[in-house]
Amino acid sequence: MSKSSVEEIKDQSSGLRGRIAQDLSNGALSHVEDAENVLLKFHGTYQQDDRDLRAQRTKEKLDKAWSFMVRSKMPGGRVSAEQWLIHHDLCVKSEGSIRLTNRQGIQLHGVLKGNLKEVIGGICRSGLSTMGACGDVVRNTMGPAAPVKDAAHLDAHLLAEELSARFLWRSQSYADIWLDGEKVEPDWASVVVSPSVREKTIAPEAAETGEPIYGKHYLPRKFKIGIAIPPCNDADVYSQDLGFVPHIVAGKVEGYTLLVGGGFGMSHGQLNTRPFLAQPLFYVPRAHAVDAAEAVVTTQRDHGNRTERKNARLKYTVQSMGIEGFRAECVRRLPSVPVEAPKPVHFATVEDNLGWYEQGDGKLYCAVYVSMGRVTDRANGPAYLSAFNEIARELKLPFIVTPNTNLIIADVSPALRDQVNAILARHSVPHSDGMTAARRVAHACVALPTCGLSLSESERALPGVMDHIDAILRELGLEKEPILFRMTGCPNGCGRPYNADFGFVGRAPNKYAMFIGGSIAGDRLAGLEQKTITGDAIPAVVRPWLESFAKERGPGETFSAWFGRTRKAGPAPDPEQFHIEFAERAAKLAGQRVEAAG
Ligand code: SRM
Ligand code: SF4
Repeated sequence: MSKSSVEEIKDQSSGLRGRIAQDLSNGALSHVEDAENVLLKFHGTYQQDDRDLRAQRTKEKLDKAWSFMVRSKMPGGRVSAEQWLIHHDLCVKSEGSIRLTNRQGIQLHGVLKGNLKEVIGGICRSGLSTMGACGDVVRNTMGPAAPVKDAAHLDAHLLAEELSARFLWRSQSYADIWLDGEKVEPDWASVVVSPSVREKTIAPEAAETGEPIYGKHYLPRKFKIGIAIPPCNDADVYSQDLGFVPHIVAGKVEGYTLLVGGGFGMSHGQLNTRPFLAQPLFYVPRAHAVDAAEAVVTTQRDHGNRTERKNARLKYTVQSMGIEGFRAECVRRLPSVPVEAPKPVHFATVEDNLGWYEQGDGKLYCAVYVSMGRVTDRANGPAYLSAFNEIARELKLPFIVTPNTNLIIADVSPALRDQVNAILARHSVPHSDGMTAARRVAHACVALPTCGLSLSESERALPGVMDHIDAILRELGLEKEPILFRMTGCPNGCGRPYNADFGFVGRAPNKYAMFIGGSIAGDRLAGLEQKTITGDAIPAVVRPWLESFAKERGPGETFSAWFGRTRKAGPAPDPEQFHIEFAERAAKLAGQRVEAAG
């Protein structure tokens, strides 16, 4: 079978360079060519058009309203006050909002082609980067959001930084295109690879390309890494290509258990695609954690599917090699690493602790609820954008983006607590105490109007749906129950719906498939319960489930535990019918996009 067209584009790209620079300087074009669109993803930006305007513009025979989404990446979601202010200024010049992502990144939408260089250059000069925020490489590394100063949290953050640095791509094209050649070097000191490992993992074309891990063709597909510290699975490690869970003895991290092969994307009408939870691989002492990740990543580089992108994620490589075969290959690449059987892993929740907490170093942090991660100033609502801008500008406090798309204000000295509260109150940023526990943890992906793949509303729909569900929860006395509701605008699974208690997956305007039976700990896949419900019908369909839970639950039992004890989840989310129903819509989208590079 021949390689996919994206493989060809990478092959011919001269280190992801292509004709990006020429396309950017062509003032006559408001968008870029297909091949450059694929390459731009590696540089952290996606070409999009305003879907709200598409039909009208087509009718008027106008070109699409093109713009770009720019994604910044920062391991574990850490952003300094200065970096936040730079994003604030850049967002004001584009679409006017900052979207916190559920991989702890930041997205700016509506950036015009002519402003891309200023935006990406500005982000880089702030010390963050867009390099590898998208594309067939290791993406933003997720880590525990809470800035708690115990050994486990400090080490998880260090590991996130180390992994991030190890897996940056190295081609000079990024610096040449965005920074006029001025290279921004990561700190390599902490990421030295042991020679015995490098001998087994080095890419075939390393010398030719200067890319020791990725070689000329990079990875077959996107690759995601996350670290979570039990009992909090905020980084949702079972949904990651590669998850890390620390083994803590007497307050010290001795090593990590690795989980591999998670991933949620399904493709319309493709029966051989489906979500998977990650499974345990092995345990390695801390000193070898990053080398072990390199063994996993390079095994995927060499064994992943490069002909069919729909089956190119690590989850399919693990399935085709079998977990034993995959493990054996990783171990072969780690000749001097003492690998052991995985340690037991137990999580209780994916939730953020919202509100004020002590960090353990005399300072405090405040985790602020941000509805759907959209930082904007709403008319007659919270002015998140102004509030966070003022906190960064006046108090110079750093932020942390959480995997639930909330924002933590970190390193607050007790003397500043009242000032932070006053700024939040002045800008009507809601106090999360009065919210239902379900609202605090609900999330929807971006979808319309920017996402080119969405089939239905998601970010703009879920808050309204949750208003009705909140009312039912209060009526049944369930307002303190952490029941996980997640929504997406298509089956790609960005909002991680397939391991939620309730997942709503868009299939057409105002139509969703409903999944039930995941878990608040993120460790169980939901099953397809109903192929189609309309958005307006969601509260009525959910009600009987909540009523049964309220009636049948044991003392202190969560919805997830009750479901596991009393119900059997419907079929795993890959039944033939489900896919066939999606195919019709997918056919309409066909031809509008070059093969996705993700
Ligand atoms: Fe995603 C593609 C948004 C997390 C699975 N995702 C997209 C694109 C870029 C659409 C596109 O390709 O044109 C979306 C841009 C929308 C927009 O207008 O902003 C998009 N994904 C998002 C974000 C912003 C959703 C959010 O609510 O925060 C998240 C950005 C994270 C980041 O900072 O990097 C985001 N995407 C996820 C997750 C969850 C996660 O990573 O923890 C998943 C499921 C896990 C997984 O990867 O399996 C996810 N996104 C996908 C897929 C399906 C991948 C697959 O294996 O099939 C696509 C489509 C693709 O890659 O072809 C996709
Ligand atoms: Fe877009 Fe689908 Fe991802 Fe939602 S799940 S952001 S609709 S690709």
